[in-house]
Amino acid sequence: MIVCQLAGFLGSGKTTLLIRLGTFLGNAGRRVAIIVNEIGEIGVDGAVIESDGMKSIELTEGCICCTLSGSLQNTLRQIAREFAPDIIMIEPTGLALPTKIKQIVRTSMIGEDRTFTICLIDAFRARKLFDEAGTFLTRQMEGSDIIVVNKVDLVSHDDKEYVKNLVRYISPSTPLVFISARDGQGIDEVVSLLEEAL
Ligand SMILES: Nc1nc2c(ncn2[C@@H]2O[C@H](COP(=O)(O)OP(=O)(O)O)[C@@H](O)[C@H]2O)c(=O)[nH]1
Ligand SMILES: [Mg+2]
Repeated sequence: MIVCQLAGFLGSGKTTLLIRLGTFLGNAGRRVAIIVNEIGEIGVDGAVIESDGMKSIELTEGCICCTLSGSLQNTLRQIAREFAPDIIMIEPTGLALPTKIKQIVRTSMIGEDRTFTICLIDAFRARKLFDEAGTFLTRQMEGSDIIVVNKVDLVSHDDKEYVKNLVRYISPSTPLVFISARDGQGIDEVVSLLEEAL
């Protein structure tokens, strides 16, 4: 079993990617559990059909990296015990730091410290986000195993190059993938990196 988290700002496309990855892995015969920490956002309910191999849980009463860290641990333990998934995917709020979630997973003692962190960056808003919250974004990227730049369907080639240079400057060696979670381009690359970790 592996625990995969999706870091990234509100609106960067975490839920959209989560549903795509979950469905893909589910169709490939993996048992997938999804934990979403939405606080007044659009959840996965209805979008993810619970089937034999897929389970989704929403934690909505606070942030899983602070007030709800105990609930996250209990949820992880319960899922591991009762559902025995191949992969647990976690979508924290946009302000969570990957290192904090990793620590919570590690101390939940589910016998599993293999985590995989995807950091999602919104290509469309990248310039603005780096200007306004560069330090925070840098910290989100630092704790990640892959950096995924989303919404490439909305940006020009020059914008893509801009984001690429910026990411490479901050994080020179982390694998970097460009995708559109909406139309599906690049998803196969994310899946193969994830499958390598499974
Ligand atoms: N054009 C485009 N829109 C996207 C893409 N991925 C997500 N979105 C849209 O961006 C918005 C926020 O996506 P969501 O998955 O809820 O982001 P979250 O807040 O990070 O979970 C929604 O309206 C999505 O439909 C993409 O690749 N391209
Ligand atoms: Mg979301």
